[in-house]
Amino acid sequence: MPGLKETLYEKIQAWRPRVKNLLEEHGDVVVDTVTISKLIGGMRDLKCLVTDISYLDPNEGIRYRDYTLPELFSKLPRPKGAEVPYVEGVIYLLLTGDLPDENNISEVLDEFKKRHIVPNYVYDVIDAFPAGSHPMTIFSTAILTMHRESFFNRKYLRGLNKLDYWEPTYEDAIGLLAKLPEIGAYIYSKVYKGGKKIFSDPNLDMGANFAQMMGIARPYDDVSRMHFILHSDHESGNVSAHTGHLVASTLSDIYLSISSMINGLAGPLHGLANQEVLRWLHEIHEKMGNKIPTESEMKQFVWDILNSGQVIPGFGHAVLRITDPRYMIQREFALKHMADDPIFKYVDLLYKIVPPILQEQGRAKNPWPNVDAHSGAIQWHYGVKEYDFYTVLFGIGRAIGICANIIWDRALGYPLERPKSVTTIMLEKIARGENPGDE
Ligand code: NMX
Ligand code: MLT
Repeated sequence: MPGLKETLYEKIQAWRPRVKNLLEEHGDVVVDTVTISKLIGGMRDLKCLVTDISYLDPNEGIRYRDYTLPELFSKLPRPKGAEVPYVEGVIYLLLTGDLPDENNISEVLDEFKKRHIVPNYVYDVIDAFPAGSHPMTIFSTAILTMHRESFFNRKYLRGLNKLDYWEPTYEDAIGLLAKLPEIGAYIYSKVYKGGKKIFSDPNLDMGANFAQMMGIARPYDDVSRMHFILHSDHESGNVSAHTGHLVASTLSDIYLSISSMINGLAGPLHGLANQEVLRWLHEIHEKMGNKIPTESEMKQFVWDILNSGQVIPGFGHAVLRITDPRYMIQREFALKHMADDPIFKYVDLLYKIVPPILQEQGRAKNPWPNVDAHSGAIQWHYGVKEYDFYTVLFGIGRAIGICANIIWDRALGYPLERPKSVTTIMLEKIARGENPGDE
């Protein structure tokens, strides 16, 4: 049976002629048009990136390699006794496009087992951070520090054929993904628990091993699997994926690229919204003297936020026009395992009252909750109450999809990304039908 890397190479060889044909035979076919509102409006909806790893349909949600999340949760193999599939299965799927069987999963598990040991200097760097540093800053730096390990860089310096770029990138990517849960768990321990190192058990799958390193009993293994799977990819235009792709397009290695994407994820309009949801809920909790607000009190809190010109964290989306399926999967888990949790009761209340308020306000194009409206409440329930850590968990998951994208970008020879900018004066001329004078 061919291994993961061999299977990946077969897929790459089969895919290359398709991209070559598109470029050579159909390179001038128009896909989308660039309007002034797209240029000024953050390129919303502009079709200008390519990825086969996942696709986001506004009215359906994300598909990983053409499978919806509910399909994957039912089809992917799961560890004995677990409710949620192996994260390793999603890694195999995103890389190869094939649903894995138990043998394929074992192979990914073995690959990770060989590569999970984090160099000692990474722990030293984490230890050296000043108190009060945000866990995302520490996470990004810890990843960046490992730049010196890159196979890609070593091979590139020796002279590497373009067609082979993907291979050392694959080695770097698998090595990094195997280490991220260990790095994340140590950052948690260092920042909040006095820095005691909890040893990993490389015989466990990613979710169970992470739960073990966090020192949290079942079903936190399933919570971790669910969290990493749900966050692993969201097509290419979101800020973290786009940043990873952009930086990697310069042939920066995986460590430089993933560290950069983590910095994009750390903004409150992107991944950090998950911590913002919990921060906001706790503010309300304190204001209410620890009592769950009534529906009308909660409505007032929501209106107060909107009227003060702030956004409601965890609601809205740049692409989705429905409740995020990633939210629904977490909601179903919460209804089953923690329906009486007080924080879940807040989340549940917001689920009911925020969308009609956003609709009434009439600004947000999508009034429905996204993935970040729910994830923090589940972490809180299982004892991870330090909410500024939550985006690190998002980052561990997201690295999976971005690594798969970068490997494929290199395999298919996608070039340096370098769009062209114009000036406001040029846009004004274009608006008047005049020649902008840039050609
Ligand atoms: N609360 C209040 N106002 C909102 C919200 C919200 N949750 N969502 C959108 N709006 C506003 C938005 O600020 C904009 O206002 P203005 O006209 O004054 O500029 C207007 O509605 C139109 O924005 P949209 O076109 O609907 O959204 P856009 O594509 O620009 O932004 C988000 C998408 C996700 C940045 C936005 O919905 C938001 O800020 N949500 C809250 C933060 C959040 O949950 N982010 C996490 C997204 C998921 N993730 O993991 O990254
Ligand atoms: C994501 O998971 O990256 C977010 O939902 C943001 C996005 O897709 O724009």
